[in-house]
Amino acid sequence: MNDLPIDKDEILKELDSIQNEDLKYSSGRILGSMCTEAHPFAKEVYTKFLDSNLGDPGLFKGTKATEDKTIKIIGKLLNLDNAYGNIVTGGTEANIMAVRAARNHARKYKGIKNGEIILPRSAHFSFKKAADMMNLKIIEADLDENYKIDVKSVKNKITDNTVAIVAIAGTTELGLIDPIEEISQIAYENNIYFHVDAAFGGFSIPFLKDIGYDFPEFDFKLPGVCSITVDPHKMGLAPIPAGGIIFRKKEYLEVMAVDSPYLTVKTQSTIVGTRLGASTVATYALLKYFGRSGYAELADQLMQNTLFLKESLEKIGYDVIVEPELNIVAFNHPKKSPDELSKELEKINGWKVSVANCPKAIRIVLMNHVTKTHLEEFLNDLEELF
Ligand code: 0PR
Repeated sequence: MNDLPIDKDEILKELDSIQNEDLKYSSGRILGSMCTEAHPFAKEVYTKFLDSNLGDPGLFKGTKATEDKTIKIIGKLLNLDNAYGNIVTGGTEANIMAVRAARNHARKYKGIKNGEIILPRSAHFSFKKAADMMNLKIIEADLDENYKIDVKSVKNKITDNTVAIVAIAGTTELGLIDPIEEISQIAYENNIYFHVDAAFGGFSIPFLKDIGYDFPEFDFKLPGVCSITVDPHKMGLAPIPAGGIIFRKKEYLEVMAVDSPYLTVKTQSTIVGTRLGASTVATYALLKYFGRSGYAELADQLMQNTLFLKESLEKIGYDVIVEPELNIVAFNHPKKSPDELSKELEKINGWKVSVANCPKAIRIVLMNHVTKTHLEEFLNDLEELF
């Protein structure tokens, strides 16, 4: 650390050069990210609420009431009239909270000590962190030939120690929606906690349904669904870190509440203590600003870009792995490995694609910062590399 203060301008100059090393979403080169540039209005609101701390809600009553309102609005979007939950630190904290609620609920009401959690192989790695922290054994459910959770496999893997089943609406690698209705039925019949990870899909499926897209049921309309992760900082254009966790019942928050005696509110259920109010209020502002129709328009545009990319890839001769259900396209070169192609893409024009693991393929997430013009440039390069 320097002994004497340094002039602001000098520091800002250094920060500019630091920022120059970061990629910018606006370059269109970031093709494997579920995050995007936050909406300018969200940035404005975020700065306004930068000091608010939801960790001590009695001090920030307005911000806390706005978190509750935001949860109710998102809950309604997911067909739940009276939602409970929090805007948290990304999908990771949301998933950890869901797993913790399930584990504690099963411990309290069923006396399960050595719990198991049934997950598809396609589940995000945040569940590995959650299972590790909660001391739960992961039981991996098989995927079917379409890379979705195999319903029979889930059924077969239920034991007396199962504390939760997880399915995904918008898988990280392929953007696919698991057969959630069937799993919900199984969970309901067996009285097992069912969590849906819609971190990615939760902020687009309801809006796309509004304008006529056909999707299976995935939300609280299904009686077996106990909680849903839905991240405003992915498809919602909210600033990082805005993850969302919505619970059907208050008791799921209560079973994991710890005493926080010297705070203004006497219990806390989130993993994080001191936590931002800024991203929460920014989410609230965006929900109002866009409305259902605004978000529908956005999601529709991204689906059109997805279709354009998929069809153009096929025209060149690339193999598209699955029919996209949301705005992710995964594909392969008929001969080159995805790692090889990904390196060539980076070299030719700085493209940052990501490589999916199951199956091995180049994976493109069509977020708001990837325009049609970027896609045309990308396709030109892919044609050259074919
Ligand atoms: N659930 C699903 C289905 C996800 O895809 C992700 C993250 C999470 C939960 C966890 O969310 P947080 O990262 O908010 O905690 N999916 C992306 C991924 O791991 C996150 C990401 C975003 C990765 C931007 C890279 C990137 O540049 O691929």
